[in-house]
Amino acid sequence: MRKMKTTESALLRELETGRLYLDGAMGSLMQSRAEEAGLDGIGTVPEILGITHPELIRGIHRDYVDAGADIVLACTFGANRYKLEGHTPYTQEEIVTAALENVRASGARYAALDIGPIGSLVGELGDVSEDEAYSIFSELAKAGEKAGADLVVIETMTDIAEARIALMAANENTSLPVMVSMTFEENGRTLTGTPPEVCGIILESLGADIVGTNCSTGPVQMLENAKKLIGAVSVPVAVQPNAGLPVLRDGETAYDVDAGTFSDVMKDFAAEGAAILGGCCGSTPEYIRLTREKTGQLPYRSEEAQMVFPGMARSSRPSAAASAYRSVVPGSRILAVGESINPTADKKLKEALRSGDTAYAVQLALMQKAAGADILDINVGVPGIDEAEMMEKTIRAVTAVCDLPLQIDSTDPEVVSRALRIYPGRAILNSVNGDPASLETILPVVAKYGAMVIGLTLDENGIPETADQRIDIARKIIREAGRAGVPETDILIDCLVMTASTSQKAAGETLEAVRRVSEDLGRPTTLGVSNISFGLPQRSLVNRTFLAAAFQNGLDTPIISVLDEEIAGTVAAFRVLNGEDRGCAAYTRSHKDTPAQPAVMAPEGSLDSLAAAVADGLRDETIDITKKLLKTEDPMRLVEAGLMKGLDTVGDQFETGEAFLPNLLFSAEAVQGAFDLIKSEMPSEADTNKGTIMLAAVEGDVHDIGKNILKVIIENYGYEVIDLGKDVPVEAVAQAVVANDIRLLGLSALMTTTVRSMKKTIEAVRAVSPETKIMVGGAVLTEDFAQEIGADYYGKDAKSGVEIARRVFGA
Ligand code: THG
Repeated sequence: MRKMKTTESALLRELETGRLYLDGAMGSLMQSRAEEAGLDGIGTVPEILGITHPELIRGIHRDYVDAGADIVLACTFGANRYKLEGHTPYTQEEIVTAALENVRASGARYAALDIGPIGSLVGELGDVSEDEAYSIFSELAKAGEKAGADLVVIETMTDIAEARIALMAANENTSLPVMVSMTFEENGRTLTGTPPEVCGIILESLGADIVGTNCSTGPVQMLENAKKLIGAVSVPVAVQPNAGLPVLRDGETAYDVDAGTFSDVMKDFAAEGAAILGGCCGSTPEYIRLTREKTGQLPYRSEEAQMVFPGMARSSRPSAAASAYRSVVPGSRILAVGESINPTADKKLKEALRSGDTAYAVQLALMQKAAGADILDINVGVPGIDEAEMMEKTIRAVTAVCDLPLQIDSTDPEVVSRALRIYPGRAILNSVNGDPASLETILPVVAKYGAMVIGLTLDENGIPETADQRIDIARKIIREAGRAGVPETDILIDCLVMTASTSQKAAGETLEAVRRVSEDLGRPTTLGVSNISFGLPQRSLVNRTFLAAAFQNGLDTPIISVLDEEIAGTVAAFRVLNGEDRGCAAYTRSHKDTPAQPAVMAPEGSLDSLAAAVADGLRDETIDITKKLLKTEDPMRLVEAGLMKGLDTVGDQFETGEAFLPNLLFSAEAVQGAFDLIKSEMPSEADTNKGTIMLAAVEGDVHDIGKNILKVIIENYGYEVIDLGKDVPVEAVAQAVVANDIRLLGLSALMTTTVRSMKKTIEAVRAVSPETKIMVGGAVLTEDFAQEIGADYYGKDAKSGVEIARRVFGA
């Protein structure tokens, strides 16, 4: 489907010259007005009210329009198949149609189809597959277009991978403009770890017409995140903060920032260049009215807005590549591209890829990261294998444990297309060249997914000898890319390294071409440096000598063997000479003590290597080491000094922002795998029931690894366990405790946000069963904290859980 151009969308055209206003919170107003109307509440699918009580919904929309909202979101936030199924007698189409009719009836200038998250983590770690998610979003988007929406608003997204899928679904199945709005935690990242500027890069390049941030925090806490988002994109940015943070007032949830304060802070967003202003949870028409009143006359999208990346123009999308966790800007500083995931000269990798095994590639990824790589080149081309399939598998395996941006090394359009579609970041594609056959097949794929791309200065006649001819091809690639919809700023140029042993003059031509691409074309340059030394002894010496010369001519992103310490040393040293390494800090540090060792380099088969494998989230590795260690180690020690230690490490990294939710989940999966193995080896005293213990991961917490481990261990010590599962509602725990006459309850919470519901659960249990002892555990808890929230015991690990059980039951 062809997408509506800016000139065809009145809304996008308006945004070129002036600010627009969105509405504010819907749910809380629906709740209060439903109560006023004598209804019982708004139910689990509040979207149904649009059909059963259209006047109620229209009334709220109308109040927002009267307050100055230009764009009103239809009540379709949760109207996806996953959430509707089995909960409503109405079809999705009926709900969406009614919702958009209600917006129209309110007189809103623009009606938006609202798409919220599916409601379960998407992908291999969640309950909904990526294909299913795509289909769920597609059918909702299609229904919205059919019902006459002017815009699709994908909002409150906490996972960039899910946001990408929703964006592709909306772009590929409708011709409507699409806005994607992300939710950031107070730590400045989404729930799954993506910072604002990285979200901006990924979403704009994938074709979002508007990006934004909404929910989670009040306006003050949102300001920094919004600034980073605004400074990283060229498209308009929407901001919709909550009315502060939720507080309890007279037993009801209220928000702590009033309309006056809210609208004052909204002036700052306007000054920073936000193009669309609105509100989220807790805001009311009054918030929007004051916001419009105070910002309506302020200059629009001021040019002074600070760009996140130095030297980047506001008018073009960022020249940045990104993983889901971090971004890099080719040309802004030297970026070392690790070449090692390439089977050409690596027999072991060739065999691993042939047998469909990704563990070795993952090991190479982690080793290269530890050795200082900034980007990883991924090449899995082995004759006779399904390269597309293997590329996808390798990307998934590597991104699961390594946060470096990837460079997809393949010239097969099918491989490239699949890789770019599933990569949850913004990749660099390696490569297109001047041959029409390459330009015609590769550029459309690059344009579709918005990747950065390397242009190789060769064509259908091969590699030209002179620098002049290579510059001509570079110009041609840039021109053709522009025609295909790939802006010049997304292109890197490779002037091609020939083997010095066969042509010594060639090195000079390559260096000259690098200098001219850099100076005359202003494009970042890359080179496969190791090519220079094929067939020569002491390759490393030739490589690093050439590398130093190439740097001097303007080489930006060398593709090198970072595992070669001397090559890595040349990079580090040149960064000093280049003035990039401020105060020579990195260089000095790298020569002070031994560099950080990746997990896979700890002594093989040791408890440390087990802990490291867990910390890195390597499931197969963890199971393998566990299998070996079980022959010699006490299982309990293996659990504590291996598995738990690894979980602690990644838990600490999570707290300091070095690791993210997916890392925790992968580590947890690794431990779970090992645990299934260990179970059979544990000392079993399970003949008599010493007592019954109830376990639950508290409401809001979907992470139950700690609880599951505790369960296995205490069962092995002869206690019976009633496992309530994860995300267990406060009242459900209290009821179950009473129904089963429980003496010891164990609660787990993994995240700071769920500690709050742990406190509530404790209060609820105390109210109905004061005799029950409560132990708590989880990554973010401490002894002090446990006391503060009223627990009887703090279990720092599974073993202490057993000790607590002994104390409570006296056995
Ligand atoms: N330009 C671009 N991409 C490229 C190349 C290029 N990709 C592939 C290649 N050339 C760059 N990558 C490699 C990868 C491995 C080797 C050389 C180039 C190689 N490795 C040796 C080995 O494994 O035995 C030596 C490694 C070492 O020194 O430790 O030869 O030109 N855009």
